[in-house]
Amino acid sequence: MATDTIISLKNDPAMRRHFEELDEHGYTILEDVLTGRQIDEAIREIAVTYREERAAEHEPGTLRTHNLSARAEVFREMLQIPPVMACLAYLLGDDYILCDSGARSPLPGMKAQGLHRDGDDFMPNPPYKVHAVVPTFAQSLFALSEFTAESGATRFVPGSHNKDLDSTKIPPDDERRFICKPGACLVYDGRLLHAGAPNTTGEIRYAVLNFHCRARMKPFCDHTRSIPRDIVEAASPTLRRLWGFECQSAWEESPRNYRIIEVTGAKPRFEYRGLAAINEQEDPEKA
Ligand SMILES: O=C(O)CCC(=O)C(=O)O
Repeated sequence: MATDTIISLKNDPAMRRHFEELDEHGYTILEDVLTGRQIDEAIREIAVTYREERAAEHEPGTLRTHNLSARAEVFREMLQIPPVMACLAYLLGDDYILCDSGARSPLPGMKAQGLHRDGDDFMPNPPYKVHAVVPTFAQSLFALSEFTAESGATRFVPGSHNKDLDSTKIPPDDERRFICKPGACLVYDGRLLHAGAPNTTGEIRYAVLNFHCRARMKPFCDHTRSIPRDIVEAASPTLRRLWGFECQSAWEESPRNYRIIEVTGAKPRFEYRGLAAINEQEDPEKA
């Protein structure tokens, strides 16, 4: 996805409402961001992963798969949907990266999760430069099934993203639900209090949770080692950035020999060789 598209969306008046909602309420909803083909493919591919070993081990009562973007192309498409990316860039900066791409399905009979925040300790908004500092994590949660009060539509507390609240003392009336059709996306500030809800239907609820963070944070999944190299090389520059190849921690293999995982566009987050590396890029003959 061209950075230009994201920049133009950031200035698009139609997106302003979403950015204002993210600031004021800590979440926004984008309807119809997935096509019918993407919904069907994503459900089919997730169902395949749920037959792998240990799919129920992370959270009893649910099936979960992580590292989805190493699996099928449809999951890589879901990371590059321009309006969703514009919301995430608004929250986390243009260089944000993927923390973890997962599927979560509460099985029939699954109970409610407790209200919680994602990814980091709570930090209120600072008095200035809010978007340079917080949030550190943000979620884009895609509904693949119909999200209803019965099927386990996500619960959340509007405005809780910048308030130091006791998650065990939230009056039920302060909660809202992500009731939506398949294909909608709930983007939220990681500080927003939210939770999975009970599934009282006889059906599995399908959703993809694409969790992101600022480039300076440590992602849950080290995508630089989790995505097969042929997929990395066939991917767009945006995906390689999202997977963290442009903000790698270098290792010193031998004295003054600093290494990173070499793929197209790879960059270290700190250039130990300083000017020598810049000169070498400008004029490889000098190397
Ligand atoms: O699946 C959902 O509706 C939300 C799940 C969630 O918040 C979590 O697993 O942290």
